[in-house]
Amino acid sequence: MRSQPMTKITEVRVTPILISDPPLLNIQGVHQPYAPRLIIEVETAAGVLGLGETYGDTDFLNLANEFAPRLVGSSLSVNDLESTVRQCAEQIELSRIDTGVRAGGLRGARTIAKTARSVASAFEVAIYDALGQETGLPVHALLGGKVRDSVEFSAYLFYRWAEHPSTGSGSSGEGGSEIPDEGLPKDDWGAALDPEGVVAQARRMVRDYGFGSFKLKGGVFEPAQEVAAVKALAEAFPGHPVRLDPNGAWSVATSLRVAAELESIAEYLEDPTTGTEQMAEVARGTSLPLATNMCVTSFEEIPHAFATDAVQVVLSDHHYWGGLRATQELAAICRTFGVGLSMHSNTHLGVSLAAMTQVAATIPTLRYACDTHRPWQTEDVITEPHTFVDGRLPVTDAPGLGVELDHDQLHRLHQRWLDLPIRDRDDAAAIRRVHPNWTEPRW
Ligand code: GKR
Ligand code: MG
Repeated sequence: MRSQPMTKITEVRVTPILISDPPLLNIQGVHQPYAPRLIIEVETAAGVLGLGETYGDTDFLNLANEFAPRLVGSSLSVNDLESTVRQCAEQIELSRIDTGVRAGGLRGARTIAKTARSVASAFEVAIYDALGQETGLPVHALLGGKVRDSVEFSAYLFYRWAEHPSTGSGSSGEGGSEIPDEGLPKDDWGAALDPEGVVAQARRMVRDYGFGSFKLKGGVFEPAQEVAAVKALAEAFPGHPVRLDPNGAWSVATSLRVAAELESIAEYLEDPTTGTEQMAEVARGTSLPLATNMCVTSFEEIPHAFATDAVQVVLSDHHYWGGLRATQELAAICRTFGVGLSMHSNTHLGVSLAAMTQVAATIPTLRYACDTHRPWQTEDVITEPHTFVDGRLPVTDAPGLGVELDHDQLHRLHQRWLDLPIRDRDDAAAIRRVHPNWTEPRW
């Protein structure tokens, strides 16, 4: 038997950055002007640099800093990559006293285990990137090979404000400290606060990126208004799939009312309600498929959700599920049970997008366009940010992820992290600067 190519890790760097983000609205409030993200660099004895990216909030940063030194000095092949990364994640997770579950959140119940997996995923991706560069193979080849040459993405539409609010003295970061108003990121998308605004945003997404399907982030306005926006999209773009994702904002009764209105219009409803039991109840009362990135976010949550037929599409996030191999495992389980698979996203840059594209290329049953926040980000840490053509990204055959680090940009965005007080995503705090009595809506 031929031995697998090995790589020896000589150095690992974890760099927290802040990336500018528009004022996008969702059930938890509004995006802050800057979103934390982590960039992982893995250097090998052969002199290559592998890249990974993941969530950058404090919990993730702390675990990543713990994780990084454990990998230095390891010699790895593709075969032992997953177990090494998994072991590190488990060791870190077990060493934590806080194993409690924090309920809610846009990505379902949060546990240390899930956070550790999200961190491990960035190291896994970085090592795949390095191994690919050393062997001259693209990551998709290391994962077993691509089954498509391009991956389709959908336009991710948001209700949004035109600008981040100014208080005269600046926007708040953590602990009430200020971000100077002149430092707030701006763009020219304008506000989108009604069906017309949503359709205008969609038109620009189609013009600039060629997207052929739409996802509207809901949970912001009365369901009737969000239903009207979906209907307006369907009318403006006949034949183009549309989905609505209120992040669990609705009761079972409301979900069923919305489902009845959108049954012949929407492609699917994403997390209309919260929790597997309630999703199952909704699923029993509609023919519209239900998708989730909230009630099935780990392998442990699969058996109950599938047994109760609570979801018809699982939206993976390779970070949250623990990496690229884990995403393939998830895909195999979904295929076995006849459940669809696609991907959702959070605020991210090109390293994550490259990883999403590489793994998506290997999944035979990926039949729904993945969503991406990328059009909302005006900066990147790679030298050649991705270009969508007809809403798709080509699957590169270049070695590794096929992206190169822009060291100056990484330095600049890290300097911003050092300079500004934002350390965690806190959409509620951001919206309360404008609406001090705001509470998370439920319908
Ligand atoms: O960026 O506001 C947002 C999204 O709501 C995001 O955080 C969600 O995790 O896109 C995600 C989703 O599909 O629920
Ligand atoms: Mg979602």
